[in-house]
Amino acid sequence: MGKINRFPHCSHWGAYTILVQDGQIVGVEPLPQDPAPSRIIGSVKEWANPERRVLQPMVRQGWLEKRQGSDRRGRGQERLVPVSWDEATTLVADEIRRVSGSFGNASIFAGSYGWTSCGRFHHAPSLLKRMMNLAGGFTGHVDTYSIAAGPVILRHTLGDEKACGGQSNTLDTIATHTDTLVVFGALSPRTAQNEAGGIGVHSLETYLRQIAARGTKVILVSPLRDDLPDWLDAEWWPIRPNTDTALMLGLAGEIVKAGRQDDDFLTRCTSGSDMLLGYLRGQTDGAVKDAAWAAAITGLDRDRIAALARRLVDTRSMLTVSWSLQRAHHGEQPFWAALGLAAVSGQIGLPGGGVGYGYASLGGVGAPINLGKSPYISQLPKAIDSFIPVARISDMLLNPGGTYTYEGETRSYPDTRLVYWAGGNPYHHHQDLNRLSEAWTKPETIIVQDPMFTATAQRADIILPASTSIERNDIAGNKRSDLILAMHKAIEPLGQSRSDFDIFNAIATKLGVGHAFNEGRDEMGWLRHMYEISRNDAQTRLDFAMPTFDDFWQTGFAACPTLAEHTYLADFREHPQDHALATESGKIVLGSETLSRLNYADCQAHPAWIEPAEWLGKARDVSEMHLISHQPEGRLHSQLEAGASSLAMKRNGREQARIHPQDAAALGLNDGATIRLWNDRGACLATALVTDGVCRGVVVLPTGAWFTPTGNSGLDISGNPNVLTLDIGTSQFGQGCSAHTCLVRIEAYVGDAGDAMQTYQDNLATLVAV
Ligand SMILES: Nc1nc2c(c(=O)[nH]1)N[C@H]1C(S)=C(S)[C@@H](COP(=O)(O)OP(=O)(O)OC[C@H]3O[C@@H](n4cnc5c(=O)[nH]c(N)nc54)[C@H](O)[C@@H]3O)O[C@H]1N2
Ligand SMILES: Nc1nc2c(c(=O)[nH]1)N[C@H]1C(S)=C(S)[C@@H](COP(=O)(O)OP(=O)(O)OC[C@H]3O[C@@H](n4cnc5c(=O)[nH]c(N)nc54)[C@H](O)[C@@H]3O)O[C@H]1N2
Ligand SMILES: [Mo]
Repeated sequence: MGKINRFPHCSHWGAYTILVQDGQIVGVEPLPQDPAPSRIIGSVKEWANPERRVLQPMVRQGWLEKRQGSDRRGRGQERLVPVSWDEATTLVADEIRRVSGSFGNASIFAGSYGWTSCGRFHHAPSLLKRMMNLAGGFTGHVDTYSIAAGPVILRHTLGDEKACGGQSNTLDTIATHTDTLVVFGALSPRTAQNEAGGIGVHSLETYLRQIAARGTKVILVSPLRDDLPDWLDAEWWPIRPNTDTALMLGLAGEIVKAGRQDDDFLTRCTSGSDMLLGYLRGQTDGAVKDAAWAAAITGLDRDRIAALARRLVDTRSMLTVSWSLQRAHHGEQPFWAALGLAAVSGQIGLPGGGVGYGYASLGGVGAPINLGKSPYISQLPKAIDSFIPVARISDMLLNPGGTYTYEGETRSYPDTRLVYWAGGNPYHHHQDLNRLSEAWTKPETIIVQDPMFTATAQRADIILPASTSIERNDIAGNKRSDLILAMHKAIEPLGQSRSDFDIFNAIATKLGVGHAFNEGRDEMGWLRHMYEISRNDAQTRLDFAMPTFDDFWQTGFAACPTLAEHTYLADFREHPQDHALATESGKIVLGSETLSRLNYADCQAHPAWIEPAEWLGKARDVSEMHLISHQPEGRLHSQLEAGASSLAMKRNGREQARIHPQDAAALGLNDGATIRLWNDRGACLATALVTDGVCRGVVVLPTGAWFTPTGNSGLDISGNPNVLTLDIGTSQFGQGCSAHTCLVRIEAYVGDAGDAMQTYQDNLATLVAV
């Protein structure tokens, strides 16, 4: 037995040391200073399991024979033929040239949304865009699946999206000053495990303990009780999904009815408040927005709503709104209504008061703010300006030339011929996967670059095997992280897989732009270069000394300059004229001239309750339930689906769907039973988890199971909720994804569906059989 070597490394779920002996991973140790390491680090060794990896470049047989003339319904069905790297990269370069020459670069979709690895250098989507900008450009995307409707409405009403990106009040101020904390959605260690680009210290629970110790009154407004740790002793308000806007407006209306609104704040710091107040008083639609009105829509208790309205003005109150609330039809509204409520309460800009978005949605939101510049690889200037709102991918593929609106502009979809996806898994992340499958037959060529044989990779024409982060050197860091972290190569690349940089560098070279792409640097040269930019910036701009690259690389981490004790909009509240916001009025917009002109029914001139396309208020009978497909506890999205921490969350080899005991009884379902969830869009199986911690009428099924459609009906047997979800934009204004707006039916499943993982593996085996 050889010596055990130790390699510092990092993933989106935190930093750790990988222990390697004789080329095998024999252990993983968390970063010592991390008080709450994620259990997902224990799954990392699954990356070294060749079973689910793409081990060599491959091309779909029909495409190899007929190229753009192939039968595109063969994707995911036809045999995949192994080819050499030289052949694969030549095919890719030729295809980019062909499409760009014949149709123009807007016909190449390289928006390639996805979380990929946390390494900032081998960051596949960035490298793809860098290469494509040198090759004449591409159609990209704006916003993210995480947040789209939210930032769009906040840019318009607060002037930027800082309040939703981790720059509202820091949690330390909430722990010190807040008397009443209303949590819309979650403050959950489940989601705070992760941070885009890595995280050093998981601090959420530290702050929540301080909030508990202070005796702050905490109210959890959510369909799921464990969206907040139970030791916080919160009051749980099991709200009907997608009705938070009504609760927020009812609270605000109750305050206005009692004449308790902060008129001074509204006058000095907001514009258009008369539009909002008129709506709350019922002047526009005859319905007074108050506790009774909100109770009827939300299913919550009217007296409690009225009492909370008083507390919001009588005590220092803070509203936190999870990102999940805006991943729903009309997702702009809860973000805007919360802003309206905080403004009416007069709490914005006071320590521990006001509103903030996305706390705990990612682990760095609410932590001290990183003032430094985190390392990144430049995507280079955009060669052409062509984009879609990220979640409109199926719409784009299905409607070339079709028009849509975004942020008040009318635009049209490009005619997509080539799709290149690197570092994302649309067969995980997109809504209505059966509709995506239809859209997926439209482009002439689809290239996927991923280490894993994902459902997306299986449905590609050309598959390029990337190595995972533990097979190469990289650097992690994030605008919300306290540390920059070293990611040392721990094991050799599996099979013929190559680093993302090497793959793109080879293609860029064949496209004749190799030097501009690599700038003459190799992997370590780039890491040093990227780190030095961050270090120099910290030194010159902030007088903050960071270690040399060599010291950093050896220690494994370097601290970033951070700002604690931050109160959002404190200066603005004091002197609004001197700190004008970048909005139409320079103030917080509660009634919008722009939206008034646009006259959209689905995003009006003031925050408003607008019924979503699907919600419990529209259920045809009691067996129609609202599906919440939240983030999975044991993995990041679809990544490491077969890792130990992911498997630990499954039962009978399937994802677990939570339902209330009374709903289970009404449907004749026992805990542990296999159930079928279905609607007009699709169907999947799951294992029932019967619990009174979920709101009646709601079923909660995590995302991320590897799509395994079977039989003629395409029943997904793994428990992937995106076969059920609704693929519509949040509104004409924001065009975000509406994942959390979805009605389903449930029944006991009789019959033998087979083992999901085994079936996935068997399907894969038929594709790669020689
Ligand atoms: N129903 C529903 N759907 C949702 C959501 C929801 O709440 N409900 N949430 C949405 C949200 S917020 C998000 S962010 C998306 C997430 O959607 P994605 O970001 O697409 O999900 P991941 O599974 O993280 O996909 C990352 C892919 O990158 C690959 N990868 C990992 N490392 C590397 C690498 O080094 N190189 C390359 N080339 N590839 C690599 C992984 O194998 C994986 O296939 O899902 C969205 N979908
Ligand atoms: N372990 C793990 N952590 C993750 C991720 C992961 O895949 N795994 N993904 C990361 C990513 S990319 C993102 S963007 C964030 C997302 O962070 P969030 O959006 O905060 O996460 P979700 O789990 O989708 O939703 C949080 C909770 O919101 C509640 N909720 C849903 N709809 C409603 C509603 O209409 N009203 C109310 N009041 N509550 C509602 C649900 O009960 C759900 O549990 O998570 C990140 N963290
Ligand atoms: Mo996300």
